[in-house]
Amino acid sequence: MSEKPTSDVLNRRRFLGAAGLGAAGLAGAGSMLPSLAAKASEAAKPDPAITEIKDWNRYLGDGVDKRPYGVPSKFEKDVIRRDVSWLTASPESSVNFTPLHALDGIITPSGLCFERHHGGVAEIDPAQHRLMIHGLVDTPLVFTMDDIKRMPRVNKIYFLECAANSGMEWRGAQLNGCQFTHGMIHNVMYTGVTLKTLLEQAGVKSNAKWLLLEGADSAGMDRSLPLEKALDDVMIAYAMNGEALRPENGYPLRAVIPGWQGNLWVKWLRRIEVGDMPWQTREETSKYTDLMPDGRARKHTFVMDAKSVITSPSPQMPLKFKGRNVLTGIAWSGRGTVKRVDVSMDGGRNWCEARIDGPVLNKSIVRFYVDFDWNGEELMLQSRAIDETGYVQPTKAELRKIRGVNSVYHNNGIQTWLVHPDGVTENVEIA
Ligand SMILES: Nc1nc2c(c(=O)[nH]1)N[C@H]1C(S)=C(S)[C@@H](COP(=O)(O)O)O[C@H]1N2
Ligand SMILES: [Mo]
Repeated sequence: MSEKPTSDVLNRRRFLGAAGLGAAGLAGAGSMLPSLAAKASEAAKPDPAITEIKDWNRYLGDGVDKRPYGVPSKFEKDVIRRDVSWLTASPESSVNFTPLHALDGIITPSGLCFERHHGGVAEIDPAQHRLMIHGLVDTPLVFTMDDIKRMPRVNKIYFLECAANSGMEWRGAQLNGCQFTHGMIHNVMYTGVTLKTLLEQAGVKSNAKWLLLEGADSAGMDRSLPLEKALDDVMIAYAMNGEALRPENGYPLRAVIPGWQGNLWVKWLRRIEVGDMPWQTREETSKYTDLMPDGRARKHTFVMDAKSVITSPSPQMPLKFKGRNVLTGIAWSGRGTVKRVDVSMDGGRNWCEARIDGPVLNKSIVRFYVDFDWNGEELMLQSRAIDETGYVQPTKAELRKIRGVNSVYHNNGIQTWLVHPDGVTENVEIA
């Protein structure tokens, strides 16, 4: 903001009537536009939000006995996971999406983490749950939850992105909202043990190269994992954001495979088999492979490459005010930390460096901002992430040059939001 608001402007605006200008209006006072100024001078009667005493100010509120487990304010009732009914045949083998547009910071609240299940949510009694490790090991082992909780603990914040995130956008802009185009991602703090700790107890044989991870859900979902990754940074977690995993996210135990596609993060984990080659399960052959333009399919494309999205403005968060506005978004990379995020307001012609605020962690979401003035001109908003390896998030055209349009998975192309002069924002692609 260039100029400071005059006290005259501030005084008049403090008593604004029905103009509905909250903190955002005040923040924009420095670059106040004639249209807003006109409303201010019209406001003959004082603002009842200031002059009237409200019920919440007059009467006792609920006591501490009313909320044994807290939930958000009723005024936040629209900030929820949503699904797209036509995407899948049944809600048990389906996905819902994180409301990214309404969130801030880097941690996804547990109740808003997107869910992806192949056979619904397994409701597991932890006392009845076991994790077995067998195969190419010296001593096959079976752990109870209590056994696992007596081992040395680690805490880490990681993003989980489904490989199919943005998968509906390969052939062009389709879904109107970053919740739907990018909402198959969450970022939480996990508590658990390293897989290395468990494998050391079993004693891995020298010819071992791969592991099979299997879930206890009705889908019995299983995936092969290279031993090298398992010994590097894989965790077996029983808590997220400081409390037990939610049932939908794998209670009581899940695999955490940092930076790699969500499908490998086996939930309701019950079995780890040690072997010397991949098992070629359904999820790594008929699914989660990348069909190339020449008809061949890439297998074991584990890493989620650098990606970013502007979460506001976005189709579910249109621009409401002229003058000062906050643009915000998230960026992440499966190859390490995000080094920089650039933002363009003109469809990729000019770029400025966004301000990253909050923790910058390995294989975690980072939060970025651009504080900008808007005069009602059309905007074509884009963001691009650059990670610590120097990798730059590609445009969709660059991606398609290599990948074609047969793919479902690993679409990390740059997203464009078109902001119309009335603030309405939509998902578009630049030819
Ligand atoms: N046992 C089991 N694990 C599973 C799945 C499943 O259906 N069953 N879905 C996988 C997929 S495809 C993804 S993207 C992530 C989703 O994790 P979330 O539901 O915590 O977001 O879990 C993975 N682990
Ligand atoms: Mo997934």
